[in-house]
Amino acid sequence: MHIDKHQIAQHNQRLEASHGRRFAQLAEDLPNVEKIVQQLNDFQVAIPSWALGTGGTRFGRFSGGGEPRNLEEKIADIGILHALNRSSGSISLHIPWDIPEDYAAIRTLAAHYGLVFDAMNSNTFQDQSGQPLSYKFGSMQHVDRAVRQQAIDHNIDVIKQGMELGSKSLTVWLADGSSFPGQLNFRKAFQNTLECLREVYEALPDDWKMFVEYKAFEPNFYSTTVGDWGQSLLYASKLGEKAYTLVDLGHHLPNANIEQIVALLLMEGKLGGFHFNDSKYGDDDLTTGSIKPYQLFLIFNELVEGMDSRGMDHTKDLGWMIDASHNLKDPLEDLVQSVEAILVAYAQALLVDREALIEAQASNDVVQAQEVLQHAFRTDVRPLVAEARKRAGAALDPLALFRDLDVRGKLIKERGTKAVATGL
Ligand code: RM4
Ligand code: MN
Ligand code: MN
Repeated sequence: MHIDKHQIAQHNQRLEASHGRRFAQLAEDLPNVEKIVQQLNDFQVAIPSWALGTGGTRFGRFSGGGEPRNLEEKIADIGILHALNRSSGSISLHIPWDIPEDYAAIRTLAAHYGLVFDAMNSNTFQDQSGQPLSYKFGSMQHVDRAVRQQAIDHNIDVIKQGMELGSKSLTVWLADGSSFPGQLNFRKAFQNTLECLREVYEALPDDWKMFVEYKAFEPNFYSTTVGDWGQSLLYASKLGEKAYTLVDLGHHLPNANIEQIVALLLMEGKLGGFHFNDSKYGDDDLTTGSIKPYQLFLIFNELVEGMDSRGMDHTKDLGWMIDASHNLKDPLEDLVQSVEAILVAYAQALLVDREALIEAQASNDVVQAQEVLQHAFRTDVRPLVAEARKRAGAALDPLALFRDLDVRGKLIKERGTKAVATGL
């Protein structure tokens, strides 16, 4: 299955008149419209290799068919997505779910679709067949040095694989923690973990970053050894300048003020990357922006403000990735929606009248501060995002084109109804 330029051009032609009208109307009120469209055009979100299959819960998994059966097919799927939106130009691999057999061939294949390799992800939260020691009671926190060494070796191996692919970062997410009081000595668990992370950090090439991802709970339910942004920041600060905190939107306790977390991490120069998704309870794997689009906007508002205040490049200085794999939607449609929601929130954040907001804050004008933010949030910026896509050679309405071309039907024909992707 391949989407060619001709199909995109035909689709865009059909929608051009109505799009042109809506874009022109919006552009009239925006003096910096060209800059915003360019910023949207430049923004790329990485796609995780585990999001191309239908996710499951511990109660079951309902595959929709036509799922990618190997890494090559996962890359092809992201190629489809990128052809539709030109905003999904990189892939993030989880090892050992997706170990390339031939690095050069995989690199060439990715390049064929205009894709590069984003952060590498290690996995010490599952036991693999043939693995000598078990992670049942943790990996880097483990009481047994041999288990810890196995986790270190795995992470170093993942770095080496990433170097073959041109990746520049390692994301470490640990499931380590405890489910019962008394099970762990918290201080020893922290120190063991830090010691292991240090050894992995030592193996990091100079131009790489290490992202320490935190998560409040699951699979452990009493304590998590990297449980919140404070703990992650502690590890990252002790490790050194190549180590950063990674924020996954689904990894907080309900009502956490994620935008404030983001602002402070940015202030400290320690925000490294982002995993987008949405949730009601926790790590729910829901489509980004499906439940709390206002929160997503508020987060982007802090991201833009914080990055600008440090002179950071929005596209390159933070790692942007989607991390969700739900069990109901077509995974590609889900990703189209997620990327769109991210770009919409980013565009809205770019629209915020910074001067007016600063003025409102300085005079304690709480009402006006809300007005400024909500004016941007309530602006329908979809024509800006669509215009950016059009200029990049992508589809004005990626979801409509995906359906019109019956992409999933064709993938099912190619791969069968029983094809199931590796991953969660
Ligand atoms: C975790 C975490 C990690 C991801 C795994 C699959 O909850 O979000 O980033 O690699 O799930
Ligand atoms: Mn994550
Ligand atoms: Mn997660």
